[in-house]
Amino acid sequence: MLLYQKLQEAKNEGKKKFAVLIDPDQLRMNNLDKILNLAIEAKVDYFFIGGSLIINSVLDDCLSHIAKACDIPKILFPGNSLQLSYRADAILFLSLISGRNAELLIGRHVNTAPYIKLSPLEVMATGYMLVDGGITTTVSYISNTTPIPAAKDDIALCTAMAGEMLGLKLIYMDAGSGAKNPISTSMIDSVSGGIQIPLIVGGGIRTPEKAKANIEAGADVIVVGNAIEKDPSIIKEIADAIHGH
Ligand code: 1GP
Repeated sequence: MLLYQKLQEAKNEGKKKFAVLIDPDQLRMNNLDKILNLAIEAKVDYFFIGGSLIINSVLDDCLSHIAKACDIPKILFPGNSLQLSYRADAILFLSLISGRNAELLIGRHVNTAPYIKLSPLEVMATGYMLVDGGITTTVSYISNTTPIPAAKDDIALCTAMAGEMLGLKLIYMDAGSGAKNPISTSMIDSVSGGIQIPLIVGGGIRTPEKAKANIEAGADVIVVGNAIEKDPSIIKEIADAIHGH
């Protein structure tokens, strides 16, 4: 069964998922084995693999390394169109619907479509929504887009609804990696109430309490990167908060 179908089934059954974000640049690779072991133990559901500045050889190595260690699905979360690898299981085919940069709405997709079409990767059409997290994150700088203001729940809701009506299969609301302020539960609640497709939430989530609050507000998948790189031991607590819901 496709990963997407499984995720939809989980959503229907009220089961929540935990994705650990791995940014495979050199510095962060140091922690990889430790993170892998803890993730396996904690029954993490997905690895999201991506970053704004990574290079391909490192990406391939990282994916092979994970594949040797476990069968947790590896989903590409590409920071740019060069970050593609057949060694992953699926790809979040991202359209940056919170922004008005045509290249990131449809342009890069045209360039990568032939490659992805031929690849064995499962393609997950994802409406990616950047929300202001209190600092300029790499993604807002690199994408040259303005994030949705943190208090504008209605803009987030309408953006997600439009994405769903356009046929996108997932909505990913992101305050950006290392965000000072993660997305509010009130915005998550508004958006999750207005769409049927699974909702992924990430950016600046550092505690099991915040992960749990997001789940209770309607998030289906919680993504954590930075906090785990800083202290991999929190994986278990966050996984328990999400799965124990
Ligand atoms: C970023 O949503 C992810 O795109 C995760 O963010 O690294 O802040 O956990 P953090």
